[in-house]
Amino acid sequence: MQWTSTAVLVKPDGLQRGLIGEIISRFERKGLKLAGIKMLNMTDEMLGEWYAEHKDKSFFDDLKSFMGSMPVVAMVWEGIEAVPVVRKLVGLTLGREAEGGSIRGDFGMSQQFNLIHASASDQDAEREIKIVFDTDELFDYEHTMEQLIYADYERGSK
Ligand code: 3AN
Repeated sequence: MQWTSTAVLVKPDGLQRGLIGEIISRFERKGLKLAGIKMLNMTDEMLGEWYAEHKDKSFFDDLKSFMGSMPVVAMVWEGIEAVPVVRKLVGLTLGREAEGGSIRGDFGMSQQFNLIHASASDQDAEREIKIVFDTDELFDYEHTMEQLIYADYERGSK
């Protein structure tokens, strides 16, 4: 059981669909801890780095121009095994196949317009957080609900 951080982006379609509050609320209610949040326009350079694994894919240029076309809302969420927990709440890439109850399953139909990005691994999370956040934009504070969200033996791993 490891305490980890994960990066989330509400994409331009999530912003236009008015889902920012809904998405934040789902992570809050789950018991995750918000460590950072900001709205920004991602530059082509940032997006090239962010989506480096897709650079040879046919949709790479479309994806970058879509993601750069409007502001996104970036967040860092923390918790025990936060990366897989958030991926599960987000759901499968293709909205039409994503499980009901997940964000994409409840709100999306598309593959490209899938509302939200969430880090796929701890390594990706570390890299992605650095692309968007400066260290002074990330906050370490006492999350008083933690004693109710995790048992002592689980929090011991923090
Ligand atoms: P996920 O966001 O679930 O980790 P990835 O890493 O496979 O999915 O894809 C990154 C992003 O690229 C997706 N969120 C989606 O917006 C876009 N994407 C993936 N596959 C396609 C595709 N075939 N056509 C257009 N866009 C795609």
